[in-house]
Amino acid sequence: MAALDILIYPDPRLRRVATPVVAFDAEIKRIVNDMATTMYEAPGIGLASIQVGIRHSIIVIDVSQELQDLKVLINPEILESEGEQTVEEGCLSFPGYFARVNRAEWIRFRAHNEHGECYEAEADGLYAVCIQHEIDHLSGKLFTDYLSRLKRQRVSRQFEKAARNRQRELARQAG
Ligand code: K1U
Ligand code: ZN
Repeated sequence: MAALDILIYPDPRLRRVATPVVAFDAEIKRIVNDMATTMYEAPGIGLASIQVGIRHSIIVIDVSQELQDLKVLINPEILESEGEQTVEEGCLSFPGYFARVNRAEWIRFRAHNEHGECYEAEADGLYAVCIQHEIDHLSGKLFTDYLSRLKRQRVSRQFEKAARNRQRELARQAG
């Protein structure tokens, strides 16, 4: 199982829209395993395929204390939602940045597991927040899109500057 590189904002691939998985084959199982390894190693409580440059619609989540309750959501869709909650969110594509975002408190969703079996389930609290955050990634939406224009500009500029500095450092090292 290999850890994958996580795309960092402003990488334009974070704005891609995922395509549904149609064949639940060995490649999908390998991607799920690699994404789980990447999420646990980061560490994070969720990861969407778009964040590792993969177009298939796949999410992995583990919000348990023991980190032994991996959830796999392939082609996920939210069927119903209720209530509101505001939680401080992080994002592995915005390392070190956190912001409060309003989300539904409770959701019912449908997804497939890595074996291709379709299931429906409910989620609330942090699990519901994480599913909504990851489903957003699958349509190219980022948690900073919910912020005020001023906050969004600030965080965008901060990460754009960091990306330029990384590029400069790479160019310097290359001679
Ligand atoms: O999608 C991602 O970038 C992963 C993200 C998921 C998430 C976190 C919090 C609220 C909503 C969605 C993360 O996992 S950020 C890292 C993080 O939250 C964390 C890391 C280590 C221990 C506990 C939490
Ligand atoms: Zn994220």
